[in-house]
Amino acid sequence: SDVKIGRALLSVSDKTGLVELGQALAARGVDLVSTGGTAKALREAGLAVSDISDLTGFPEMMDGRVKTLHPKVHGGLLAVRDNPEHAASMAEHAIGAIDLVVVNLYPFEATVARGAERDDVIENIDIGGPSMVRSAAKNHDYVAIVTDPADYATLLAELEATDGATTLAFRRKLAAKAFAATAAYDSAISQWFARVDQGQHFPDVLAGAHRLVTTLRYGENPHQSAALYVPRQSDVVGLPQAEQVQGKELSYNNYNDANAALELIAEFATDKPSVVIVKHANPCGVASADTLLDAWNAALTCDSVSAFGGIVATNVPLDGATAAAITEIFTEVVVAPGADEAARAAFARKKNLRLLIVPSLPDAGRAGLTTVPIAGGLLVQDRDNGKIDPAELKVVTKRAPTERELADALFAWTVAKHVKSNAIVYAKDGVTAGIGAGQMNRRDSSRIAASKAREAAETHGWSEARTIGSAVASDAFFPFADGLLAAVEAGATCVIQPGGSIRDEDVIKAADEAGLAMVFTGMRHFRH
Ligand code: 93A
Repeated sequence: SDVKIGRALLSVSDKTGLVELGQALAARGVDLVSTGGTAKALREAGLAVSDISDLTGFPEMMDGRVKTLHPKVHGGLLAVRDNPEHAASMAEHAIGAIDLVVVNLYPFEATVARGAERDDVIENIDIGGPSMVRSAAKNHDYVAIVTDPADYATLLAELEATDGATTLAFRRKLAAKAFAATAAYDSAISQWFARVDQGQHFPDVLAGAHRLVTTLRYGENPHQSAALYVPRQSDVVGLPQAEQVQGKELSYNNYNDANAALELIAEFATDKPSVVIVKHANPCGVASADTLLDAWNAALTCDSVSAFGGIVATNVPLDGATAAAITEIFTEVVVAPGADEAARAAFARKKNLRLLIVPSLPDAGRAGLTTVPIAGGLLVQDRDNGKIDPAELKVVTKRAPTERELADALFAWTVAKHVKSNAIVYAKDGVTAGIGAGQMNRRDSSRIAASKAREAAETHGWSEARTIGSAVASDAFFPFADGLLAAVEAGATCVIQPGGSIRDEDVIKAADEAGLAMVFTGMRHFRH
């Protein structure tokens, strides 16, 4: 069952190690036959090689699409040599046996990966190569098939050990590897078709300026198809550039929620460990503290009910203690600019949890565009990168905020920017105490935030809600005093809001009567 190598067919796209292999084979007296580019490379190294077109009697034609697809090739590969009929056919048609095939395929996946145009991708679907690989692998009783340059050395060792022949055991091993290679190759092609077919649902504006990264299982709902694109030209880093250390594939909603968490956490200076917990693209707990573990514990107190199944983002690398604490509640995604060994080990115990490590936090102040499709059009605007300068805040009440109130007001303001309007955020000691999101009037947001704070106090057995003595932020002005009075009722002592209502005087009067300190930012953060 040892087969002496008399003739070898070499046809490789990846020409790594080709010349050395050709030299070693030639030194053993093996006849070399090659396709155009491979033959050229061998000849340039001074080796004698015959052209495949001389063997087939046909030129390589149709841009190389038809080079080796010929009975002289496949007969030489597939013939059962001790079958008299096969032998007779070989003799009749002057088909010579091929004992060794060295093939690697057109770089399909690399072509897709570099964002090539469709025609280019299609041209890189290798047909003749896989055909030879499969023919040779099927007939491994006689033929050795090498598909990986990493195996050249093993092949030469085999020839050295077996006096220029290959053993059946060796050929079987190579055949198995060869079929695995063609299976993977075809699977990459079929996946690409699935992706581009889905990708076609997306508007040209995306297809032109953006590159498809991956299709997603579905969109916000199972009946919606979805995909992730990245701009062709951008140096902004975010989730698409993150390394997924573990966990299930990210869903559309995971991306959307994790991005909300990432965009908010990016607002916090990294000298203060901070944690954001997001649910349905709204924060439900945010805290800054001396340690990341403290920040996590504090953030979780805000609304531990909503935090279940949430998305967590941190502004500093994760440590083991924080990771272990996070895994105590069901968490969908954790995003961080790093995770040490202990943190990774802690997360590894929760197989489904998706851990994403971003190379860095995005710059919250960066310029960019946001788009909203409308029926018959597309709304485009600058992304909201507005940031207030604390020195520019206008104190409008008789009482000015204390240092502590001001710090909490700015913290609440930062969070409110990332909460769906109407947004009301209470904060105390660097922790959100209550968040009211997405209501159609401001008073309701104010009340919801306060009632969540009372609920938290009950859950944790605190004597009072953390809105007592808190600062409260409103993403837009209070059109009436009622929203502000709801905050007074909840125990807030300081208010931060844009100002600018025609009833500002009423609102300021109500604030003064309640002894509040209030500052105007002059900037609004609607997020509808
Ligand atoms: O275009 S093909 O599908 N048609 C063929 O008949 C064929 N024969 C070999 N591609 C074909 N090949 C591939 O060409 C091989 O799989 C290999 O990747 C490449 C080597 O071409 P060259 O020797 O000209 O660089």
